[in-house]
Amino acid sequence: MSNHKSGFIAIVGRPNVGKSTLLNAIIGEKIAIMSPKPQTTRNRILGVHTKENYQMVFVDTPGMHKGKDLLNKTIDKVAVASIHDVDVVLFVVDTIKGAAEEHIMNHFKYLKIPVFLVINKIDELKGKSGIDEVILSYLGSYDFEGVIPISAKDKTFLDRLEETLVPYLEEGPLFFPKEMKSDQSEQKLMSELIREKILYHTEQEVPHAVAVVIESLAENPELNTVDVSALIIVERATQKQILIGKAGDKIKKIGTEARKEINQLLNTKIHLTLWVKIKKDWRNRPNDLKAFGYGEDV
Ligand SMILES: Nc1nc2c(ncn2[C@@H]2O[C@H](COP(=O)(O)OP(=O)(O)OP(=O)(O)O)[C@@H](O)[C@H]2O)c(=O)[nH]1
Ligand SMILES: [Mg+2]
Repeated sequence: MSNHKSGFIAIVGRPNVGKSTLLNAIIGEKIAIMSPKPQTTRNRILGVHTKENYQMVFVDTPGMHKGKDLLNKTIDKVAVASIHDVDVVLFVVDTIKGAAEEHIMNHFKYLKIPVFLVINKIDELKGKSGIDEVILSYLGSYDFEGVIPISAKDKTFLDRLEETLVPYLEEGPLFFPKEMKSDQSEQKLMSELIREKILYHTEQEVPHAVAVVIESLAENPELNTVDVSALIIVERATQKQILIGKAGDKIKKIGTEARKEINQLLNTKIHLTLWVKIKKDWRNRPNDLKAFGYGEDV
């Protein structure tokens, strides 16, 4: 007789509220990149959390927003679609409620799935009264199943969040092998880590105009390394210049930081070569979006 439980839990919210930080904190591994820039996540990322009696499959999504270009419209669709095929939705907000939150709550209107309001970044608030103020600002906005204040960064109240979710799982088998943490391939994670370093080292429109694809991976038995060649795509020559930097200093820094983290995360010594290529207006070209790995789930 088995009473094993399992279920899918979507993590949605506006860009930058800490959805990917929450996912990583629950899984206990960095499977999704994080950054202070909005629109960091561009794909749906599954995080598998397996305990003795249950398996929770978390679905990290791109921040919901009104995109202007085809890339952003595509990734917004990914996020919106994700709330329909799950058992529970976590609506992650931070300490400031804005128009974006109102817009997102419109998507919950006809949803039959329970939605929890998860208030993240409570480490930025002064005690319980600060939390109460945020809760009050959502009063009457939507019939939430419950409110869960957390700090993903400090891992505060994550155990409480998990306990709250257990009753919403259905009796059922493992969806994924218990050792599995994520559906991201190593190759995808590598390209994402490179993009994360770019997000940290560039400003304004550059971070959003970048895509990264791994061009080749080859084991080098002599040096016991893996040679990785990655292509960074930008839209304009000026962006390429910025990315490369004076005498190549910026691209070098990005490469060094990405390599270090990939070495550590994948436990493989890699030798990384980065190439920058201009692809005009790629964010509005369906074929380019597909080639660079966006929107395949829509
Ligand atoms: N103070 C504080 N900062 C946090 C917390 N959680 C996340 N952050 C920060 O918020 C920023 C955004 O985090 P992400 O996890 O990338 O946010 P996201 O919601 O996944 O963003 P998108 O992928 O763009 O939708 C980062 O700088 C995080 O370090 C938290 O609990 N407290
Ligand atoms: Mg994210």
